Amino acid sequence: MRGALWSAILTGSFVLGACAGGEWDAAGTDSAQTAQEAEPCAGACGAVEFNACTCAAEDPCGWAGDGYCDRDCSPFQAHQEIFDDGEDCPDCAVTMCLSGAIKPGDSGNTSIRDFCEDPRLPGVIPDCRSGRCSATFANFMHSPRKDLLPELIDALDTNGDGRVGDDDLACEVNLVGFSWGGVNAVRLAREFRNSDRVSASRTRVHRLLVMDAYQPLRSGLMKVPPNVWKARSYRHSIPREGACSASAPFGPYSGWPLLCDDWQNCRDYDYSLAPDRWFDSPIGWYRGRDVDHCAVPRVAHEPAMAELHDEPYDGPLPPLAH
Ligand SMILES: [Ca+2]
Ligand SMILES: [Ca+2]
Repeated sequence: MRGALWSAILTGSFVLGACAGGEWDAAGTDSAQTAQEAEPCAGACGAVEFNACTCAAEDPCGWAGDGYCDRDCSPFQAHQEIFDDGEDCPDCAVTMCLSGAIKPGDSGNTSIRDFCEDPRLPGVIPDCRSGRCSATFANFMHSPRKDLLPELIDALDTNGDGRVGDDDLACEVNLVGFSWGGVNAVRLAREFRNSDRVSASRTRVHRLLVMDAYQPLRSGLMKVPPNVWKARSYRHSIPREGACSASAPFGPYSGWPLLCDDWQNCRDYDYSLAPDRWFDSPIGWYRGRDVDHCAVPRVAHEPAMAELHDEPYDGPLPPLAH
């Protein structure tokens, strides 16, 4: 529908305005008004390109209320007013949390559970497979495709036909994972994209948040699939002496880097790169050098929560790894 609309605009005599230098000029310029090819935002509307002009509060492209959620305008909200797309964007979200390996009571696993039990987390899918429900999914040695994907699909299949398609309520999808679960969260995002039970129009993972993602038996390469709209990794790369995972099998653990293409909305934060900086957590402050595997979900608690709500975080953040 959007393509047809823009075809009409671009081939017709509409002059909706012009955009120069990234700023919307509602009145347009003389040259823009007279140019045959006058296009809103210099053609960026027709190209469905999200930038400061196309996302401006004046809605130069007419994208508000057009049946498509223009979530990709959200990053510009930190710098300017953007148009209100509330009519198109779903108010529904599901969040699936994957814990680390082995013991639910381990320090790191209790920290990721604290994060996932935070009432600010939208639509947490409970893991009730064992008869008792938890905010985090046990996934150690589980198959993302066979064991986790059906649970995610079930949560999104609001009309109960066994598939995720356009007849279901449009819900945003958030995946959160710590340690073993961080690696599995990335794998689950890929399985979601490839599943024949998910329509191509519904394969987007809106936010993928991983905390010190690590599995000793895999390659260390963690490529973010292209259906992920926003990916964030919080990790440490230099194990400290006496680290919580020092005596664990194949320990100590440190987080794998997140591998993304340049066009992806992706950040990989490494606390080890700021050894003397102090970071806040729900249980107190950590220096970068003291952040170990189990502490990552604590220092990442508030930054990750801000990312889940597409809000800026004004506290200290570690440097980006690359
Ligand atoms: Ca829209
Ligand atoms: Ca369905």
